[in-house]
Amino acid sequence: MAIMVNQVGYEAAVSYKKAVADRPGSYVLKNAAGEILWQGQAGEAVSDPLCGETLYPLDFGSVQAPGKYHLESAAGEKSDTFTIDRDVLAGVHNAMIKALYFQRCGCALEEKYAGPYVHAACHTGDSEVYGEPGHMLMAQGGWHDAGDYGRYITPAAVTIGHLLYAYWLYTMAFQEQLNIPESGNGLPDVLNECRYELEWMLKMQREDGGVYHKLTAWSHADFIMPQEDKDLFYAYAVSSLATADFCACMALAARVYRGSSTAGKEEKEFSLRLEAAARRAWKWLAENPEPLLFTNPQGSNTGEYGDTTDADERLWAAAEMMALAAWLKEDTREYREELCRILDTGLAVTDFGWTDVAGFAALAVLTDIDAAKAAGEETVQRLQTAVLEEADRLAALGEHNAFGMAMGAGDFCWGSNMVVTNRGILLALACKVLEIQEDGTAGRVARYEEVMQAQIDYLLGKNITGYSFVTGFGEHAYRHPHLRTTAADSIDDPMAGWVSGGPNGKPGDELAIRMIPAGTPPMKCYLDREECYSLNEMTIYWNSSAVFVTAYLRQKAWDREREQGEQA
Ligand code: 9MR
Ligand code: ZN
Repeated sequence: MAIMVNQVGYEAAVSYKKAVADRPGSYVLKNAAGEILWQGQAGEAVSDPLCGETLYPLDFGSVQAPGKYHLESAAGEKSDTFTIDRDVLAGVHNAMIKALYFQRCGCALEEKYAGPYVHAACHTGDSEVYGEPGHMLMAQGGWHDAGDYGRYITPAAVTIGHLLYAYWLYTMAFQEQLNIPESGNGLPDVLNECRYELEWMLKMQREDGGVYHKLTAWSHADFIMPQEDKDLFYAYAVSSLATADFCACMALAARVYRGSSTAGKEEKEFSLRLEAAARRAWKWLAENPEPLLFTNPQGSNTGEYGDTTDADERLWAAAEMMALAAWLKEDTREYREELCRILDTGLAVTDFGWTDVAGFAALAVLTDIDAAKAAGEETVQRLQTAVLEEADRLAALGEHNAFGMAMGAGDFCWGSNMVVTNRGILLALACKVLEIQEDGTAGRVARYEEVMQAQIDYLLGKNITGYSFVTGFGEHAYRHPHLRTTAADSIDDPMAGWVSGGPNGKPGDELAIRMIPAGTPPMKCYLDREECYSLNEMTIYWNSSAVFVTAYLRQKAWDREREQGEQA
């Protein structure tokens, strides 16, 4: 792929519109009728450390007219086609949320909502508490985590965290109905879909408040449809990781469902259940101050989601409990003390993945006035400084590669696409911090937003593989996710809207290890093969992280239009 573009498209009013080519020289931008709308020279050569190539940036930011376009070199090489339009991310944004519906477990997927991707109800049986034969748990429901049929608390909490914060901060980006069973019930569909997962999570809490780490079979199923998977599922040990993430997630959800402008009686009742569950989990955490981590029993190969510390999970729990208490005008001291105690250990507060959730604590404190008051001036300043410093570091990374993106060569791990989008979340939070600060920050916000855009451009095709990493979006979208339903149904195309894990500099599956020579530059370590679970699986949390960033960019475009309208 010689000319790499965001295959979905570019927001008309945003002047940051960039592509990358592998040759210097002059280029034109043509519409479908072959008319030239822009002509320009590629920029200076960049020796790119991420893909190991010498590349040339193209900047066609002056083009604002809506249309279908492609770029073309003087030698006649063409890029994939893309759109320039208002709200160009709407389709992919909504599809990435809707994709979660296809992961619903314990119910049938109906044609009305699922199109051809129907299946009968799956995993309807009770699960056994691991190590306690005969002790059964009724924990049906929730989303399959990824290409496998397991359901795990810590990634679930992170997914809900991404989505609820995105909804809370960028509500306008969540107005469209997604054609799910609850659509039209008066609640935004993102809240309807999240509720499906939250109801399952509630079932994973033990009476003493502790939360089972995960619900999976002993080993992953073959490539069969979920309703054919009759393996016994186990609820594995309670962990402090799961309990703290659960606590945070429930406290956050309690606030969002009750505080949403569309909340009715039913949401109020649901919110009270979430709140009670959060309090029980908090009590368990207080009574169990030592880390209770998780490792798979020997011989079991389902996901582990292990961790070496629970400090960041406990931090998030403290932050959300504090935010909830502040919102309810209750005493926040207990939570603040725990928050400060953990912050004093100096842990970073800038990530939003399942291993490190500390960034959510910063989100909780810095996006809510009551929570910020409860945290106190000093803590707020400390979090703001950490967020802005990280944003500057990320923006600086963008100066050192041809894609303008906040990635270094070492950042292409398993699920690198979430590193890409989680960095977008951090930049969005930094913009929020700057918004409430004094004047003179506009240039900095603009810079951060450019990097956020570069992250999304990469995801949608402006990368060395030439693939759009979201199924169904882009002329060359990847088509073979490691996803059991897709492998087992006899439908050619996968459902639209799944974010691939993406390039992985340290491939971890057999086929990838065999096919990718050692020393391959990290961005090139990718294959669109369903066997490659370390490169091309999908997960609920890779989607939700991307949704946060597209929500920001959509909302920001509208804000800008409104401001321009007011000025005119
Ligand atoms: O997303 C996880 C990735 O960060 C880890 O490196 C990898 C290996 O531990 O596991 C990934 O999580 C998988 C989980 O264990 C089971 N469901 C599928 C997940 C995506 O591959
Ligand atoms: Zn299922």
